Amino acid sequence: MTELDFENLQQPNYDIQALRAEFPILQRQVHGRPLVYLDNAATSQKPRAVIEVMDDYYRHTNANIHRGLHCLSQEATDAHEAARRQLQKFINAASSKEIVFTRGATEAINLVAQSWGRANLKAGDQVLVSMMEHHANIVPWQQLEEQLGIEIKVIPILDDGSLDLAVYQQLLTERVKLVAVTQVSNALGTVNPIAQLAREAHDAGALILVDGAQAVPHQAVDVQALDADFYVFSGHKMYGPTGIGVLYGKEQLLEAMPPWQGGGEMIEKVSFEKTTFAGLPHKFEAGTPAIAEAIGLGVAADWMQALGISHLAAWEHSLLHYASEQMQAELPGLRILGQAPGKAAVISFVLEGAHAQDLGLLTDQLGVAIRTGHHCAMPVLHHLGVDATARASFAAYNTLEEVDVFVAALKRVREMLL
Ligand code: C6P
Repeated sequence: MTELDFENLQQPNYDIQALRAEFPILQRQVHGRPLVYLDNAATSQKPRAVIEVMDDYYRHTNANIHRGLHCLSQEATDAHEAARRQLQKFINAASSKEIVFTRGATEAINLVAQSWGRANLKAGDQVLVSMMEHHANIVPWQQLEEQLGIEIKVIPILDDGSLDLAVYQQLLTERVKLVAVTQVSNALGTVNPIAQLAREAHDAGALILVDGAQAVPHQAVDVQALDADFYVFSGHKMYGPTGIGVLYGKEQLLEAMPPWQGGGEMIEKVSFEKTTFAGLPHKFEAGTPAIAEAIGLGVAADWMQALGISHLAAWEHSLLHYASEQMQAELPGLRILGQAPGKAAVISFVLEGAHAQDLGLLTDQLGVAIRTGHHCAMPVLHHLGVDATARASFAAYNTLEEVDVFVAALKRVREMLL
């Protein structure tokens, strides 16, 4: 992923104070203290470049797209389609036709389930998901289980939170038509070997859908190198706006799939006798899309690439190592869930005798934002014997000093609770 030495990096390869200054929200206080924002896996904060391009769009360009001949509509259409090309470049898709804008990862998976799934799956076919999936990559397949009588099979995990690859290979029988796996687990931080999973799925005659929601914020993704058939992600976890995300699909697969939602924008011609559909990717984008959000996401993608995604990733790994070490040294009774080698910058943990919710509420009083709960990944938490964890997740703008504040806050809260 990068040639940088994660373990020994004491400072990022960029000017972190200058980078922080690009995020207006980082200047604010919470409960009278400087905000320490460590809930980046839920949503990251937005740089000025993203905020300003969206503001500018509404001030100067706003119009509906693909419909008007007037100047504003043309400009808005051009900006929206330019964003599609930025996202194409971001994940190295072969064509901008393969970039379908959705509301986010969740909607993209539902689109594949309802369009590709209903057209290609029948009773008795199997979809493989992993134990560590987010509910967004479980429930749409369960709905197909109800609707079509397909079967869901679960790839188990090992004690450190990595995928059990031996069992994966055994599960890959001819009944499996789709493997639906996350690239990075939001609850454990595990990074799955997608290229290998894809190769093995393809050898077994199955397709692979990759949930990249927690991957794209932290590593460069090349969908062609991974050989993913479908790849989904959300904008808001990668410094972009909410309400926008991407479904990537190989062109010939998308071409063969029926539209999911019907309405304006996705048609070629409508009559009461017969309706024909627009070409890719518009066939899958019914109704007026989130135009400013797409433009904002394009800028976020460019912003990350300009900084160098490997530099951002290297710094986040340094924060992860430093925070893990500090927590282990300072917090007796700590259990970190997910210790897979090369894990992403997410620390999901429980503290003996302290409920996760109390940890979240009390650290918030000290200005530190972390997430607590089941992280929409109930099956894996249940498997590991807990109902809830506290989770700190890092982004490119976090600092070692913030880690110190976080660990000191946990120490204080622990003393209060025990
Ligand atoms: N995880 C978290 O705090 P949406 O809501 O569509 O933008 O993303 C859904 C989603 C899908 N897959 C993974 C791996 C995810 O982590 C998420 C969102 C957030 O961990 C909110 S539960």
